[in-house]
Amino acid sequence: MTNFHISLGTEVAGALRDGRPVVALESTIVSHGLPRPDNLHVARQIEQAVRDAGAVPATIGMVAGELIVGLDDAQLTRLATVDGVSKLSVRDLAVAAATGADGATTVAATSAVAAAAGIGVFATGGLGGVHREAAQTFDESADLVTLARTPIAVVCAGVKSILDVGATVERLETLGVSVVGYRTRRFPGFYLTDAGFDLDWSVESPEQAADVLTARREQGVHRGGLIVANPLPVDEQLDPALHDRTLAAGLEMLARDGVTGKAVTPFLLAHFHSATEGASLAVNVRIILRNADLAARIAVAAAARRT
Ligand code: PSU
Ligand code: MN
Repeated sequence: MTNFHISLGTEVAGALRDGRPVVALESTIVSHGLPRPDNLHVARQIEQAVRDAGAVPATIGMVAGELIVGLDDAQLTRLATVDGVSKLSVRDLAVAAATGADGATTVAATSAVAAAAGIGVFATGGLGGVHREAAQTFDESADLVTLARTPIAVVCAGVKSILDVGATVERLETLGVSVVGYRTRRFPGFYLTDAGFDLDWSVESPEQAADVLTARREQGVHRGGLIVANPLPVDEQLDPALHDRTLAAGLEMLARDGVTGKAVTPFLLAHFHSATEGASLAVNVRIILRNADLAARIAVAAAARRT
């Protein structure tokens, strides 16, 4: 390989050049977060949801060391189906490129790469955060510290309920990451509509979220991330009792099997998908598709501001 610059997919390059709306998408949910074979189908559905709302999808990932913004279908298929795809956070990007790896980007890496490519809006399912037992393990996702310094709007359903949500909310405040609820003042808990924590702010429309982005740019004061927390409607969430049982069993398995570090999140998500016999998968897919739609509508509103 002769250079390591970010490669833009053709459609994404054209949209960015013309100032048309683009939404970044991560690939870790595809390779590590969702079970095969549904993962590839869902990855395509997410892109379609972005298109249906009028924006261009830019799924980000690494193929044989090439860092790509706007994977084509063959590249997406490869990351969804081959074994040995690495989970890449920001610190891994250059090492993985230099060693020619296949890799999927986390929220942290996707945010950083998207911002570097000039994309301002990103859709995902749930952020990483502070893990339970973090007081002993120090396991806190690099998603948080990266969002503290990356100018991007991330549409998500809060953080995964497998985490210590309260500690994560506190860390977001300390790190100076802006958080707004989308039509809610309660912080969502991914599978669950409400994680039990209040939010100071909400926005009521994609246009108002776009106004936040405009205000940040014009003020020039805050250069960190903006979380747009988009909860599932109550009647679409995972049954809370099933959720709590599944989580308790998953945490026990984690301790029994000695799973630590970056394997924790994929392990717990896989446990949820098998233990709930697909119910959590269906919820997970609904979350991502809703977030892709909202992110696209925010990107459309933001692009209209710039013209
Ligand atoms: N949320 C999901 N599925 C996922 C993830 C988040 O619903 O697969 C991934 C994201 O890529 C996120 C990562 O950035 O998990 C966090 O992992 P860790 O806790 O190791 O930082
Ligand atoms: Mn971790």
